[in-house]
Amino acid sequence: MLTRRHFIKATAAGLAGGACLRLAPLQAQQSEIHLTAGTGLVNFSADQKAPTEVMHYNQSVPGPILRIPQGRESLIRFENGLDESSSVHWHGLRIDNAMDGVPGMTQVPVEPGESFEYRLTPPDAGTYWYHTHQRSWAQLALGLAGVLIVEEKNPPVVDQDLVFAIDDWRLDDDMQIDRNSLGAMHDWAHAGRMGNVLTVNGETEATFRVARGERIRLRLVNIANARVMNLLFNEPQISVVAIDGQPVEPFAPTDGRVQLAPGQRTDLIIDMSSEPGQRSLVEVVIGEYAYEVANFSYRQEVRREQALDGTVRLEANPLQNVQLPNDFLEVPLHMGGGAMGRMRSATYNGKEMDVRELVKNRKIWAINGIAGLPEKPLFSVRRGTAVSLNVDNDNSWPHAMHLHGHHFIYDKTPDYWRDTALFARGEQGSMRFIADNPGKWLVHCHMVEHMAGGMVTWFEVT
Ligand SMILES: [Cu+2]
Repeated sequence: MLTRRHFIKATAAGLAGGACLRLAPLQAQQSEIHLTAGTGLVNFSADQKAPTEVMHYNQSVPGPILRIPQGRESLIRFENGLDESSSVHWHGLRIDNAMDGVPGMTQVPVEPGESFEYRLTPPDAGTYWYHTHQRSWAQLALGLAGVLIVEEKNPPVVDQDLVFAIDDWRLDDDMQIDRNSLGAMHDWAHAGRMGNVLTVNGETEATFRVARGERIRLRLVNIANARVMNLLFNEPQISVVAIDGQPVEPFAPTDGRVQLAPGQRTDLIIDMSSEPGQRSLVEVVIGEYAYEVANFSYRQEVRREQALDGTVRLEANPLQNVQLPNDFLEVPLHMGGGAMGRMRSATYNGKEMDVRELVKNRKIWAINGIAGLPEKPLFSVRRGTAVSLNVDNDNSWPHAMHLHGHHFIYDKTPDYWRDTALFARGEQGSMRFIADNPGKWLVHCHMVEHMAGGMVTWFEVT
């Protein structure tokens, strides 16, 4: 039997209903933003008995919604109030390599008490997010993520522009993050760290107040460590207008279902069509069950008797003008390892190791036989080269492959650009793009335990 409060039986028992946390207020477009990482306490619901200790940005979990303009520079001053080093990665933004936020590759780690100025001039508008890229298997699980919106110059006309950041927490009976299992190799070798409590915008039962006839934009972002979210909407008039920040030709999701792998985003336009006073649920489907994670609560007042006419189309980004050629530099990308896999050995730190020795070094995944960041890049090309990463997901698990600094065409969905693609177990497919952003860029699985366990490499554009 499904109840809203039962997610995974053992530990959801401590959860009670009623939402209290409010989204951090939308930050108006501003040219200088302060973002401070720290530790503190939050409640995921109004009647939570004891607050949960988290890592946060600006006292908020998720962090504040940052809104920055398209094509103009924004300065974001990051201050590290943690007692460990950190950094901020701007997921999906095609920005200067020095601002990409990867410690050891694009910058030195930001040490406790220190700060770093990120200067972002995003060419593309849309829905993005930011998160730690230092020990992210721990810092992301503890809360260091937030939504980043690059404002369109001509946004579509909607009644509400809503954000829906979905996260997955592993909490104990006292509603504290289960820290003993952070870094557990069992998770790293399997599907990654799965939680037992889902939140939307930091609430276990997020409520969005709407009115019949309203047209809303809903920006979905999966900020979980590893869980693929299969969302089920019970609204009939939905259209997908952007994926991973990039506008798409609008289409209706099949049966109201939208899948988001970790790191992925989808923008929806919904014409609210239920009756006044009704609650329309948003659920996450896991196996045979659906779990309520949010709801649209209809006011008594009706906004419009008839839904607005016309399909909403977002203005094209500069990326949409890019044409892929017919010829590519073909780069094989073999993904091996994990539990129930066939990997027997891999190279780590330049040394061939069997799986037992790899596990001692906390490595269990490999790309092209190399576990963890190799000294030499996967490939090095001149700016403007067309590249086809030919992925062979040769193991027993799905993986959400993410490219830094570039969007690509994933061969299963050739009609739109993405920055993160979910490869099913055993799947073979390609990620094609123009390597047009100079610098050193990561390619990795966004199930962050897989990245930490070795599923990460890099390429260079000169
Ligand atoms: Cu993975």
